[in-house]
Amino acid sequence: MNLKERIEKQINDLSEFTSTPGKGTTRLTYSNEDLLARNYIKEKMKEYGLTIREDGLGNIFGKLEGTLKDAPSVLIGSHFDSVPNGGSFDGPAGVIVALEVAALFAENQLTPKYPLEIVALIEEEGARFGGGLMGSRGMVGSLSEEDFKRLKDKDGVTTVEAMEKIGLNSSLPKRRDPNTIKSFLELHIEQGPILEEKDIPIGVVEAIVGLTQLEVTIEGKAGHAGTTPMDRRTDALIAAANIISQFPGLAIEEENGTVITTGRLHVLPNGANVIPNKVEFSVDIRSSQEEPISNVIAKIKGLIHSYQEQGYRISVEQPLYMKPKGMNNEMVALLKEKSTELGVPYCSINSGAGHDAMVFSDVTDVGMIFVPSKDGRSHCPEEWSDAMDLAKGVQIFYEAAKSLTEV
Ligand code: HGY
Ligand code: MN
Ligand code: MN
Ligand code: MN
Repeated sequence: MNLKERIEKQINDLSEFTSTPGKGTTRLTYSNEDLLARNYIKEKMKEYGLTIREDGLGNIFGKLEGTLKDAPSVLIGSHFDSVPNGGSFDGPAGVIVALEVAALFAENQLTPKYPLEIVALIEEEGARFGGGLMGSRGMVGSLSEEDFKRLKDKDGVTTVEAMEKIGLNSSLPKRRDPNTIKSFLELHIEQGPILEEKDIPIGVVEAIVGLTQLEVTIEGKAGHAGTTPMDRRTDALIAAANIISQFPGLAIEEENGTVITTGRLHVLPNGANVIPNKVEFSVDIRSSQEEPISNVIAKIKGLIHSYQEQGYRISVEQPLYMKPKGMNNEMVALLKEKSTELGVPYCSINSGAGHDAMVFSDVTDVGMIFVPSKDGRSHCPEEWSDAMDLAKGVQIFYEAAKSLTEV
């Protein structure tokens, strides 16, 4: 099999580990599907002669030791969890490309000065425990051990219970000494339309948007749908709907590519003839600048206050806040140089999606490249990228990794 075929096979193999076969990839963290994907990834790491370990969060590492003792690693990887009914490429494309770089080191019997370490990260999407970027935030310490242990899924299962159910040791260290990381490289699908429209196979990421997630809970008064006059209702869903319907206007007001999304909404008690007494919904806010995000949060809190005055009880949690991040200039230059040397066309691009790379950029030099997404789509079963482009990403990262590990 050639590189393109190997990549295609691995993308397909990993996409089999889903709890919604035929309806996209649903691979929640610490689920059985996680365990199947985990074992698959560890098999590949073993095949390429890497030393395998898992940390106290369940992140998977495959290390090729360098000649320098106790030297920091060049880390390459991405996440392997998914959104509900997502695609096969978001996350796994970056893990597989990283594994193929390790395969090239093994094939060419390269011994680097600095260690090469492949990482498969958990819970980047936050689909099970909320927030997101959990594996990388736990590693760099921006998600504390206490906060990690407090997290529960929608059935009230804690992270620790879920980890131990699939045989992971939650007592292992979670935070990693940043001095053990020399740099971090991540390949990811663009998840937008730009590279495809420009017909360019590689995007070198210069910056990643700032993002925050809010969890809003509105409580009103349950009642009979038939006997409660309209002027005597405290209908939690009407309040939620009125607040959420303001979001597009708030985003447009802020410009800077500001976007606001409510992707998750629960109505309780969820009966057709019962006035909803409780609504929980998510708010995902992103912008290339920090100020629009704080403006939007302030305006949403103003809307909430006006409903609190009408007798609603409303609470807001903020499980995630990430500032906009620039990638490391030297890493950007290195990735552009390697693309040019390989004759691969590239352009600079900014990311509207959040990535583990933005977390690692707080502690080390980070470089990131994108490959085109068909029709610019992602977070859906239609998500697709050309393995030919992923193969180009392998070549670029292989050359960059040889420089960074000083082969
Ligand atoms: O939501 C994001 O930007 C990423 O896919 N977690
Ligand atoms: Mn995603
Ligand atoms: Mn992703
Ligand atoms: Mn009745």
